[in-house]
Amino acid sequence: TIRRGLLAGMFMMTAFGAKAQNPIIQTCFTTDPAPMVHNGRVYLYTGHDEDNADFFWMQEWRVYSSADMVNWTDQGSPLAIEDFSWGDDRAWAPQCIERDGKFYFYVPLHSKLSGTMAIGVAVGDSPTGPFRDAIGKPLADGSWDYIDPTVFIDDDGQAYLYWGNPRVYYVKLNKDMISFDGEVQKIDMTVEGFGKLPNTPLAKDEKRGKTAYTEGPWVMKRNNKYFMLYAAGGIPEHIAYSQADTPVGPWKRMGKIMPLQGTGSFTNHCGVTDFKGHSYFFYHTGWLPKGGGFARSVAVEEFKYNPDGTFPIVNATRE
Ligand code: FUB
Repeated sequence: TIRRGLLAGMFMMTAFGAKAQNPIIQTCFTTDPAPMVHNGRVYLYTGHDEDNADFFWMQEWRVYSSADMVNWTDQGSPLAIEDFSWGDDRAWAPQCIERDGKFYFYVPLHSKLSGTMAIGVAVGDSPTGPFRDAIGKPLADGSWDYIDPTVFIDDDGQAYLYWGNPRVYYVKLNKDMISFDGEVQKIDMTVEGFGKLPNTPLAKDEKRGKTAYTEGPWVMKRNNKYFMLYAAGGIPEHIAYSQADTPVGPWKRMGKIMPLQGTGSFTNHCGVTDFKGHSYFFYHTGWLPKGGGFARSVAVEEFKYNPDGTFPIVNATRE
């Protein structure tokens, strides 16, 4: 159990209640957590569900930070739909990464150009922004599949961007982090790689494919193994993961990390980081008052990797 602090307000620099419980952000609804460690702080990039929403009509992304995983500072909203001239709503799952002193903030949003979802990239000089649309147009546009970007820089300096629902796309990024090196590739979505979709109504959708992978990829490397964590199982979602020896596969399905267990949200979405010698698994729930599937809130669990480097089961707790 981690000791956590309640977030106390938009401009509050410290929080209170060091034994407060999940969810860690309690001043507004937050979703789709993506942690990033920089200069001794963990920065947490999230979406923001609106009050009384009937869908994911989200308008902005938010950032929180902490030096101790107890006290969280609300860094506000340094990036919103209005910062993309070509977007109009659905400020979905973000991720930010640093390269050469610049911060690249990858986001999915609804494109006015295509009428479908698209991937955008913003850039800033600090982890809390301000951020601006880096290229003034989508990085990738024209498909409802184009959501939930995750970005990763390998030890050799090659950056990769992955995204997608219900299949995973990837592309190599140039060193500028805002253009592609080559064509967008589709990952081979095999049952061996990503598990079998349970026999739910979703499984009858032929366009969807037959693997359990649903959305929300999170790609990372540890001990020379590549891991892709993701929301799986259709609706409702659990978190599962696959492993590979290269950043582009072939992927092997490893198992569940966070099973279905009454998180109060039919989606789940994870982000993982090590911070000051501990490992943390961020996810979202519907646990705030008036919470639910369209009113989610970010929670976190500390965990330890198995001795062989694989992920353990991480249960959602209110502690
Ligand atoms: O927050 C909107 C969508 O819900 C995200 O893009 C998905 O990962 C799911 O969490």
